[in-house]
Amino acid sequence: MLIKRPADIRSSEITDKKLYLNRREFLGATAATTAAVATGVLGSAAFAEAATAAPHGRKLDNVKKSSFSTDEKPNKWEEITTYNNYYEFGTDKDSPSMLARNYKTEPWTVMIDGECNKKGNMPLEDILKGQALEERVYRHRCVEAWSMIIPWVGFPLADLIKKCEPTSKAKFIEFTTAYDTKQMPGLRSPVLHWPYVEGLRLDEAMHPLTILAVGLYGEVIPNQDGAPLRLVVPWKYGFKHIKAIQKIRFVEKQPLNTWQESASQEYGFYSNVNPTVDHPRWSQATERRIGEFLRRKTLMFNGYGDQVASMYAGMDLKRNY
Ligand SMILES: Nc1nc2c(c(=O)[nH]1)N[C@H]1C(S)=C(S)[C@@H](COP(=O)(O)O)O[C@H]1N2
Ligand SMILES: [Mo]
Repeated sequence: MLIKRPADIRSSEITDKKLYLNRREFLGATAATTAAVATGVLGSAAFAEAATAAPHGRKLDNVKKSSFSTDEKPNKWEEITTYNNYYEFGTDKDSPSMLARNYKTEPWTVMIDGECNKKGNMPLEDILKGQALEERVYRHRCVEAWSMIIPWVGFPLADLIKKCEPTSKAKFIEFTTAYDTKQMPGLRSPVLHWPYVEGLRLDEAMHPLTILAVGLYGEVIPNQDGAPLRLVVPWKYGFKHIKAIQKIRFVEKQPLNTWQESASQEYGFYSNVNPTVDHPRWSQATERRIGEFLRRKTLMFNGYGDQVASMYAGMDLKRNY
């Protein structure tokens, strides 16, 4: 069976249009537009409900502001929680807002495995115990050439890595999303090989800009954005930002990430934001900031070049896309 990958559809014109409407129009228009774009296995669920912003969650305490934040204006809560990519909950931008609503993420444990001394199940409470949380307002650039500014709350991935005590053989880190066929209706679609896997080189993972997010706008992170634990690597395309992380493995060899496995000529391992290296089917030179009409120029390394470019010195970034 040949299924059109959502990447082929890119940002659906119909879905995008909703973001230009004001909220009241948006809510009124949703039923009709959802019906118009609802397709495939998730169609019936999408018909039954309408996209609405995530309910507000518990406030996170003692969140410090970070000097790594951009001073650009963050996107609205409504935008960040209704315009999502999370194929475990459907491939339309608004499906995760509808289909992830009741996803249960408590209790949560992360399985630590591979080249490290502290293997085993780590409950999320233990990971967060005594862990300082920061607000990081980051640029987010999806490979589909849209972008947002997102005020994450999280902590450096490096903090967790140190607790795991990686061995000298650990050169890469591999992340795996939960595979929960009862709760994730999107897994019924063969659109990707499940479970979703991503990876980083260990120096990228240890970089101070790389965080695990547990919050958004000072509150517990909504399900559609990757609750309860989600990777944020702001100089890389959005698909590296794996959601609902349930397994972390330290490995010697470069992991095969899901999107590379699905179309290696289009999606690489590095996936650094790079306006000079186009996707085979579209330009990466510009982007549309969600909520804006005019396109913006895309910045090298998504604007984080001063901090990260040295990690790729001497590498051919056209080959290592
Ligand atoms: N498990 C999982 N993680 C995922 C995805 C996904 O489909 N499944 N989509 C990725 C893509 S393509 C993007 S752009 C970001 C979107 O994050 P957001 O919805 O919070 O903006 O999540 C990434 N993480
Ligand atoms: Mo993306």
